[in-house]
Amino acid sequence: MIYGDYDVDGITSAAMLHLALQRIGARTEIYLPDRVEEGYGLHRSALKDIAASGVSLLITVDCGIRAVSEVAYAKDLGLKVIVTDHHLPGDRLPPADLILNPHLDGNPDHRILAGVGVVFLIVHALSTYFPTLDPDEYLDLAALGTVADVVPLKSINRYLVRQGIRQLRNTRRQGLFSLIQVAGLDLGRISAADISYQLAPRLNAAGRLGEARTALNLILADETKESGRLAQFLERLNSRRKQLTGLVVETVEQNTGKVSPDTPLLFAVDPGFDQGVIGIAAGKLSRKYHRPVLIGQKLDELSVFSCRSIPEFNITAALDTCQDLLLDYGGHPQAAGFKLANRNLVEFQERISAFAQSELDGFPLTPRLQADAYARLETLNHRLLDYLKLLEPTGADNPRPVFWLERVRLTSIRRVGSGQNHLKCRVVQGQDSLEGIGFYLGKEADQVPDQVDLLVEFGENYFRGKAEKQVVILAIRNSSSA
Ligand SMILES: [Mn+2]
Repeated sequence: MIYGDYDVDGITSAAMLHLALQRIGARTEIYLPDRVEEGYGLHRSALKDIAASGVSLLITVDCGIRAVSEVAYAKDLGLKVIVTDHHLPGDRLPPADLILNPHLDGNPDHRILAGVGVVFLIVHALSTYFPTLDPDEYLDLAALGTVADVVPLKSINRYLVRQGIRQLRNTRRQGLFSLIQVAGLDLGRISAADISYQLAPRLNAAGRLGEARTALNLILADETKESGRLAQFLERLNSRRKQLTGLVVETVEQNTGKVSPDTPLLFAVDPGFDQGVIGIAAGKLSRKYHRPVLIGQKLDELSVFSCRSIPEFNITAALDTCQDLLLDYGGHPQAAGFKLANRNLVEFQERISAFAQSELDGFPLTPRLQADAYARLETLNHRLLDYLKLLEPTGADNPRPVFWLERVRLTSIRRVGSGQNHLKCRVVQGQDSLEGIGFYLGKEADQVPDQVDLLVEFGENYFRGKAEKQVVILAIRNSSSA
């Protein structure tokens, strides 16, 4: 039994190990915990069912390194246990028969691996004993899980993603082919950004809405009709996920009114908020308003929260100061989750807000973007494009370069996209001009000053098979205000 997780890393890890072990003649099954019913990691009731079904060996992927008592329980049930994980071990290790975790041993460069990267190295090692096993066949899954888990795209991860994307562009996995088609992406040009913004959200939508198995089945599907059906179903789940996220974001914005500079922390809790999406909503609001955001779903007795923060504010340290009120909490400086009895909601909000007020005193709570280089429009040419391609795959820890354009004019300004959310225009400087698109900048279309400074990314847009140079506008400001 392969025990995975409901996110893309956990799902691709499980799929990869399952396919590789089957290739060498093992009989395997996959267990994915339910996000809402069970939550992340190993659970006793699941382990009990697994043992009762006659399984002899349990292999965890993307989880288990901190499940000390659960692994002990699995051992008591008579299971052999192999823990494979990329998460940081705690003070005590689980009493497994074998543990494979890059934090414990081996090459320190491997500590940045995602769960699926750890599985890839295991498959790679197995292939030396089983020549029918070709690890390269699984690179596409490694790329998906690695990008989706937002681990640094450096050293070994850069290799896995670069090679994996090449593999994905020629995928022979029917399910991934259908997913890419339904998402309207160009298979031959899939990029790491497409994984982050298009494929991973769709696969993750399944787990968020209690259907993680659908994403797994899609990856494993080898029949056209079935994979088409699953891809369509996933598309609907993703629309639902977007709708639920939008609802949370709008409600929070309405309730907090216009977010004023002296509200250092956004806090909202509601029975109507869906646990599966409160984390994404908190992330969106935190980026938009540049402040810590805590959003919760209120259940009968308790509320379940997800929070996202900014570099200036360690949210887990903030939760430490309210430890006496929390039932369960954990996370990183920038993202955390916790549970709290409803009778303590008011006191908690007062205390954490007061803490944020004093900690963030003096910090400007406005979103900031940083340019990597100053550029003139004429230098954004094909030669530069070729250099930029060498930096791919870009993403976590290897972001796309941001260019600062000074004193340009925007012409042919119009709003495009569903809901007229985006801004399309021509960017003009002297004799030179380029197409420009500003995602979610539609609202600025009516009030663009004559001369503006822009922060942009530079790339190509493919439309009906033709490539055109374009800048993606990240921010606009009046040149005279600079
Ligand atoms: Mn992971």
